[in-house]
Amino acid sequence: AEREFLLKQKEILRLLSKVHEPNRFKHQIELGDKFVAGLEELSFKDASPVHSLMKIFKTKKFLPRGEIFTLFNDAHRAEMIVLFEALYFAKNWESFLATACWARDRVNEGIFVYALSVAVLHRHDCRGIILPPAYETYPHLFVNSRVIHEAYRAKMRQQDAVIRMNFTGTVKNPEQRVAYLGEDVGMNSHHAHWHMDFPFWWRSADYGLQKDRKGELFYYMHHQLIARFDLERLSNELPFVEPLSFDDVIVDGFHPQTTYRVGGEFPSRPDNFAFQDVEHIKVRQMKDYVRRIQQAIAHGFVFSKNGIIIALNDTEGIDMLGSMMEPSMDSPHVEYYGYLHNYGHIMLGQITDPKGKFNLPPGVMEHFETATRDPAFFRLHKYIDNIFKEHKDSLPMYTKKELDFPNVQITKVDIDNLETYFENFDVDLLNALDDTVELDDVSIKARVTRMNHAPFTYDIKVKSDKSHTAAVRIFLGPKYDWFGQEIDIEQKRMYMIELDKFTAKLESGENTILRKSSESSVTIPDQISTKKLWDRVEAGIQGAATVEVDKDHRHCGYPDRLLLPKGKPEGMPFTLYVILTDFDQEKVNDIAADYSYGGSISYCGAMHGHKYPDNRPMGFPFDRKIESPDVFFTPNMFSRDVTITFKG
Ligand code: CUO
Repeated sequence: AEREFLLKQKEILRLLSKVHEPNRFKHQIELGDKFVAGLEELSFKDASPVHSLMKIFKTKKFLPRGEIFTLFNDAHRAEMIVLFEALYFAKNWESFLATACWARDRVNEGIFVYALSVAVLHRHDCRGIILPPAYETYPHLFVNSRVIHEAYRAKMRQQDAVIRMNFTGTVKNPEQRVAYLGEDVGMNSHHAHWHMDFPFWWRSADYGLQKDRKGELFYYMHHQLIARFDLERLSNELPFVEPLSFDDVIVDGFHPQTTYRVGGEFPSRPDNFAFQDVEHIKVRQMKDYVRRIQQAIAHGFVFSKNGIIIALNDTEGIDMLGSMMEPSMDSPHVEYYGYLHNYGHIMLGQITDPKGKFNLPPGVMEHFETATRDPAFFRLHKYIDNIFKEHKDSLPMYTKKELDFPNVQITKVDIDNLETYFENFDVDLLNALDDTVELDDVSIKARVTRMNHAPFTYDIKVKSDKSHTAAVRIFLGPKYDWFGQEIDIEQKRMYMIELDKFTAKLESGENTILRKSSESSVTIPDQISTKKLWDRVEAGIQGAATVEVDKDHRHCGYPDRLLLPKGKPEGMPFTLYVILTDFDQEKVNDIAADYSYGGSISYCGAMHGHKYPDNRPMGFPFDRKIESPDVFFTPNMFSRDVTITFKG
């Protein structure tokens, strides 16, 4: 069984290697040809996408190879969905593989990589298959133009090279101080994978797979991205990020200095640029969406498409609001509440060529792989987050009963020194370069600077009356704001970052809970490089090594390295919060493994039809208003100051 799995893994690696070069592997070429000739022998749960696929392909309507694919473009997305469905509905591995082989050499590369990746992440027979890191599959979206140019030079000279990549811009641009976060290759991979696990175009009923609390995850994961960005800003003497507004100019421009493989440079935006109507999307229309959503929040209900009124002012309201604002296919009335978030991405992406006069390629905001590079990403999402906040603030505050865990008390929390530092990381550029000239591959890497932290452990002492299963939530919040003023809890809760969430067994009396930073439910470790993956698979197939297969492997998860904000060289104070609640009161099922399912549930939820393991709102207990700390803090909560020191 292991060998069979490794052979599958190998096929996927082949499919995704050098996608710009068609016809690389003989047996995959044969399979692709067979797909056309032998469609009757293959089997699909739903064959109609396959027929549409062939039809569009024969009429040459497909986005040509080499053209830039963006998921935000309706026509591109429609084609991608046809291919995705053909792959997803293939009844067995053979039919799936033949379809993929056919598409790899014929369909637009961007469409192919995206559709195949989402299919691999969702097919049962692909569970445990590891996709190569996105920054190695299509490095152009992750490294800048200068690196690409130098990489070509190195290849022409047939010399190995390690090319140092700097962050975009200069010190004259204060925003560059936090570029290490927005441009982090792991952070961008996380964001791209999150959107592959929770595609806004996902049709749950048709695909037979419901994504539990998808709208709420959309809210919460992005809320956390902004809070984390804000703590990095604070660590670098920058004020919290300001929400943007459709009426004001966007003060800070952005010059990505990144290039598409074909199709030119990513467009840049000068300082003080205003929102413009773009083709099909008017600024006025965006304001209408906002007004209607805010009205729904104020009224506490939404209008659905068929005229039914649905309550919004309860714990589940946030899930619906998320689906309305993104919007996903679950939006109750997409014509009325509109496309606020997705259109925001498009408007920012096309802001310098709104009428398409200059035929500029899509902006960084039009790909999930590149969006966070632009500081306007965080400004758009803060704007949206503030609307979510209006809803959360309209809900009743948590009662003592909801907050308390009777007869359970945290007596002490110890933690190791918290230290962060920068390190080098090499991105393999093998896939970035064209093979038009007959030259051998040489080893070419981009060396980026990335943040990391020393591993640490929490040591939590708890007194309990009897045995319990406790849900443990750990958050970190800022202590002082940009002006050096201590922040009160009602303000602070918006900047609280989740560090971990897990369950722990308590016995009567004194208990010690030890938890390592590496175990965090927020993060995943570094992705394994394509090369290592190849070597491992080959060794496994040849029987030279045993390869452990993790069927629950997740690609979605914040990079472990970025768990802590940077802090300051002289040490920067933060506040750590630990909250224990009774897991038996909040668990949704008895699948014990669910709480650690895939290891990164906090921002990425559970996968493959599993339920999110607890029924508390995400971000509990900081998601709702806090009137006064005296009422809020119960003995099952503990807060203490911690210091994060940046070691350079
Ligand atoms: Cu993730 Cu706007 O949703 O980028």
